Amino acid sequence: MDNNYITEKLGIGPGPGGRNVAMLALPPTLSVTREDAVAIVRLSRPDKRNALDDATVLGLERFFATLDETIRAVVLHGEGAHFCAGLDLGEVTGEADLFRGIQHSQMWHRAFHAIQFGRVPVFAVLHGAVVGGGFELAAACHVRIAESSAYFALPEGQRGIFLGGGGAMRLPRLIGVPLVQDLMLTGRTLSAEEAVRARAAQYLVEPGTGLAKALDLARKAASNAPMTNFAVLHALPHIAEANPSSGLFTESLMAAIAETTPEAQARLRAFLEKRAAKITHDGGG
Ligand code: 1HE
Repeated sequence: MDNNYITEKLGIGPGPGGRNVAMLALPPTLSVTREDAVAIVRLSRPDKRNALDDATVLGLERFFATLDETIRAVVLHGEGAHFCAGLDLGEVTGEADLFRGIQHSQMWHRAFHAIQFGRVPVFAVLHGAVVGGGFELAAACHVRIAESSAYFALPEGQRGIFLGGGGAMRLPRLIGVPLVQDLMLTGRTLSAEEAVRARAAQYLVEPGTGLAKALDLARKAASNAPMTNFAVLHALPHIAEANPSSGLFTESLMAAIAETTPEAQARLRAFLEKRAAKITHDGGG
């Protein structure tokens, strides 16, 4: 296991079992360990159901914006019985201040942008409550693995507030405007199964198995050519939102950039010379 990332970048030492567990540069509500090229970020505020206070949101931004180049995928999960209870409601109580409210939401935008449009794919493990800002956080990740205990909700209406972490932009793209409206108007929950059917998550797994599943998937992603992962994270969303002719042209440019990299050439030769693994089908899921 390579511990250089956290010790050099963030100035901390290894924790129990050779894993890095403390983060001097991050708040105590976030902890990070590393499994080879995969960093595992844990929301570590179980007494408050991993509600996101400002320090945690800023910590997420800092972590994803300063990711060491030897990290090639991230797994995000929550400590305790829930993934995340959303915005720490204490952060928006007190003296009403319109300008501060805008800046607060924009702080969330920066943090979640750093996740969605960072350098590496992010795999979220969802269990228990995935609500409000927790659902918004999950939506900023690239692959969502729901344990069957997970439930999804947007209780902003009950609290008298609105989405503020990019959910109004990301969630309709994920599950459609009508379902977002339904969830926000009624305050109802979606079960993990319903969430997978609604495309809020891509995988449904047994309780307690989400982290292992996410690690397995993250390791696969980490072994891809970095240029392909870059294209998947940055070019694909642009192409999907572009008008068809601009999208197709951008795709051609990205395809040519990717296939002319030395790494692509080496990987293509390896397959043709029967040195690379074939596709295997293990039943999926
Ligand atoms: C919190 C929060 C929070 C828990 N902010 N403190 N999010 C919500 O509206 C969800 C609110 N939370 C809940 O409905 C429940 O806490 C749960 C269903 C998630 C979990 O229930 P439970 O019984 O396991 O825990 P609990 O007893 O309700 O909470 C434990 C403690 O966490 C308690 O504090 P304590 O000091 O009494 O121990 C709770 O007050 C605290 N806690 N959730 C602050 N969210 C960018 S805009 C995003 C907009 C939103 O995210 S809106 C959705 C907000």
